[in-house]
Amino acid sequence: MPIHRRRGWSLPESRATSEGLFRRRRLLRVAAGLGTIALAGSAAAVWFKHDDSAARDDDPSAYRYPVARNESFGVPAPLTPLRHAATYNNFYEFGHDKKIWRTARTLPLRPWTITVGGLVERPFEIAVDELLGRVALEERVYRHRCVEGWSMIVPWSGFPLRALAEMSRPLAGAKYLVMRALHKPELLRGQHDFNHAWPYTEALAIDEATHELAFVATGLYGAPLPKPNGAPLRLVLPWKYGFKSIKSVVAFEFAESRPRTFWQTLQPNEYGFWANVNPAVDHPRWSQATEKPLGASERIPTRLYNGYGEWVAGLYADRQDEKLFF
Ligand SMILES: Nc1nc2c(c(=O)[nH]1)N[C@H]1C(S)=C(S)[C@@H](COP(=O)(O)O)O[C@H]1N2
Ligand SMILES: [Mo]
Repeated sequence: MPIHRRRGWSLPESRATSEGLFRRRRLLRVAAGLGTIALAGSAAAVWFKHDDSAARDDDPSAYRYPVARNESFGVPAPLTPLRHAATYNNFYEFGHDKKIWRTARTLPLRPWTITVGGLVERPFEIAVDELLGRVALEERVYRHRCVEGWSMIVPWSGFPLRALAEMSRPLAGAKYLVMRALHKPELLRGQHDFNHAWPYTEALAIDEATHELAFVATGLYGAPLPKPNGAPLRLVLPWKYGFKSIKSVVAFEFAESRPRTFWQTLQPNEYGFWANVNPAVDHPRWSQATEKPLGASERIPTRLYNGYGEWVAGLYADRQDEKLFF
């Protein structure tokens, strides 16, 4: 398999870990994987018609959708079909390849409790369904750009991340928001891989976290989030590379300092803390100038801040001494 010749957009994120690690894993997977790769495309189409994790009827929050669209941040086009968005994913809790939609069926949707704490006046714990009743849900169509060079445009439903800060009231010493995803190796198969620092952890500076664009998605295409996209709730940070948009979050913690994130632990020089999209700054091993929209045949140019500069560039004006891009 001429893996070194695959195009940038098809590179699994695992290649962006150390090459040696990747090769060892790949040797183990290659025998089992070769047969299923060819079938995956057609199987995805069949599954999409018949599997209820795509229909999402079993999700107790289904009655809340669809919700009204907020167009203040533009309505980019063309939309990426749901069948692509929900069958080509990065979700390492279920494995290293893009076709995790089948294994992601074991993601437990309820009970699902979220804790919001750390340096706040009012720490709290809340069941996801209660949280959904307390926030104002809206739809936003956002561009999503993965650091690997693929992208999509989809309508997410959810609420601004800053709502969690309003509910918990961060103290003056809180400089970052740290987020952790579900850790349940008995159900999330990928967590048997001890080369990774589970749970998946990400963090934002507090002004990024409370920025109007930072969004918690609880739905996709007018229905609850499909499991492969990080049900029951995940972040969407459209101006940053996709790895910052943590899925299946269980904990939000306001903190004084930056934690070591999942990707930084693995490869600090390839997954910078700020991770803002910039076509002019190459990844150490590939160009970031263009991207491949899922389902499209042509690559398109990538834009600074993924096209969201008019809203977010100001966040970085006083941070020019930091490595904002990589
Ligand atoms: N918990 C968790 N969140 C995650 C990831 C992951 O592996 N685990 N992958 C990230 C990466 S690299 C990307 S590009 C996006 C992909 O989101 P999507 O599959 O819904 O397109 O999720 C991000 N959030
Ligand atoms: Mo990504």
